[in-house]
Amino acid sequence: MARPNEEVEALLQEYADLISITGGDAFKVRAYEKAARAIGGHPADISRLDPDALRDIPNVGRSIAEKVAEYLRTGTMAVVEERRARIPAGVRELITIPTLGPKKALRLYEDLHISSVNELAAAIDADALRDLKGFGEKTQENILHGISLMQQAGGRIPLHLALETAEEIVAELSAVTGCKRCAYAGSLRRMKETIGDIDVLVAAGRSAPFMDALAGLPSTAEVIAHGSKKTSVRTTKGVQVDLRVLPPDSWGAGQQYFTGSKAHNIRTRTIAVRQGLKLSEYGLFEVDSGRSVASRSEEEVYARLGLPWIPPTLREDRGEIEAALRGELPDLVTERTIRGDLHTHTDLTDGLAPLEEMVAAAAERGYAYYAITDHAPNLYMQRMTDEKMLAQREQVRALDGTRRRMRLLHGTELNIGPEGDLDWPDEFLAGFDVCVASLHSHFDLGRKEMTRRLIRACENPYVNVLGHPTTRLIGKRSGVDADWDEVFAVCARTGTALEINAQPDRLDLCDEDILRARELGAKFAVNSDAHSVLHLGLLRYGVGTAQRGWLTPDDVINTWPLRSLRRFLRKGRAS
Ligand code: DGT
Ligand code: CA
Ligand code: CA
Ligand code: ZN
Repeated sequence: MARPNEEVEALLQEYADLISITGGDAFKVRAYEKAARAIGGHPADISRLDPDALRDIPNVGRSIAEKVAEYLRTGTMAVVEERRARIPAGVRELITIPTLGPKKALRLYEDLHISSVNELAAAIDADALRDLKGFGEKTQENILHGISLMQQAGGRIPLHLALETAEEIVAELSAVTGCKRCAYAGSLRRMKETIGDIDVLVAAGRSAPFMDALAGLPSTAEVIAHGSKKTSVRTTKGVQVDLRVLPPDSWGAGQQYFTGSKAHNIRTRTIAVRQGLKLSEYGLFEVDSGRSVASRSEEEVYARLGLPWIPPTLREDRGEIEAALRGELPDLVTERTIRGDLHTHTDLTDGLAPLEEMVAAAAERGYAYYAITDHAPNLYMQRMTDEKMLAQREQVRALDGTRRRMRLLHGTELNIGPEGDLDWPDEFLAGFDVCVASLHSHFDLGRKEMTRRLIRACENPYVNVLGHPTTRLIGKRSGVDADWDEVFAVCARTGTALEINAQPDRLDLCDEDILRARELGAKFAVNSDAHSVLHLGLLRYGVGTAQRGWLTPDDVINTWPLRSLRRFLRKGRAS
């Protein structure tokens, strides 16, 4: 299951929330939040650490280390259980609404006896919050918006959580005797940003051992359906997993069918029908004779339909069939073609690891270059100063080329002000090798103002990358409102790359925006926005999203050799 680090992170975060609801002191809340983040981002598996080693993790003091040790030993944390018992379940449900904090949730419960999301929505509809202090019209609007985001997410789970679960299940089932092939399919293989359920396929002569194995996994909480062709379970984390066992000869056809998407399959089936063939999860058959003409591999199935193999990330019926027929499928960007990361943080601002550790980990990934882009001063809580930034630059220069010859770029993540203004004057910006510029405030400007603001930032000759352009948080916050076509066109014209931020809760730009921006001629940067060593590996989700936007290495500046990249980064600058 998830790493113990993440389990403990979630538990400490919950404890912080519980302290906050029950009126505990804010200092303590922050201490637990910081510790949660530090443990979640700690590179070593904490279950292998003794209490002394736990205390070496930044922000983890003696008392927290003891609670973590207790959890690792017993599977529970007594203080969390105690606090949980003091809070009604309904209030805990309310807290899951984006934008509704623990304090407000408790007020709703105590003053109005509201204890579920539906009751809250109904209360707002009936204007029952009218007299409650702190619940003005704007707040109510935000709550309703948060509820609608939750409903849109509709129980779908984030890509990275689904992928972790699927990889563990695939590893388990692959080890079962008689397993010829095992892989996940469905929206997960297509790298959709959220996943309804996980589809796992096995090729084997006998299905029962696999169905039993899945039902018996410690991570399985409930068996929803148990059959000889399909078994569905719900995991302890609430994720549904569908397992299908196919005859080994049908492996390719099964993969093709269960990878989807439905819309893509409708197209392939129509092509089959036109050729007097029938396509199912068992194979491609001649209608007249019933003879199987292709089934073993996906390549074979597509080839018999007159198509090249189509990468799963393109299978959404968004033009891939036509492109395949013309022989014009894009040569997609892959993780292997990425030469460096252009948006990363260190503990100089809100990252967890010091510069040296981030650089060493990046070099381990085989990068040719790597940019450090800590936050600029207008994000006040980060307390950045000119001196700190310049001192970091010296360190970066000293480390440049020392780890597997990886080249370092010194950059920053600027804050785009309400008017499109930036943190530093041009003279100071000129000292950076690369500048990412992002929106971190004033998300609710009107469309016109927001568009103007973004365009002004892009027209600055020192802004190379527009970071997480829309600022959406999947299932939590919609992106800002702007005339994106206009922004994308300005990016294309000015040589400002659009970021594909790989953080799984962002994936910003999203696939559809990427398709549009690419059409308008923009370039892209796929970045991890890493705040810890582990985050560097999140890049795969950004690459998957880039693929869903049909991007090739030509479109993505951080696949380019350093010399070409530097030319791009010079932008319209003087000299
Ligand atoms: P999800 O789970 O909502 O994220 O999306 P998918 O695409 O994984 O959908 P799912 O799990 O319902 O089914 C997996 C794949 O199986 C789907 O992408 C295509 C295939 N499939 C399922 N039902 C049908 C169907 O009725 N017709 C066709 N052509 N394909 C289907
Ligand atoms: Ca699925
Ligand atoms: Ca399914
Ligand atoms: Zn960042």
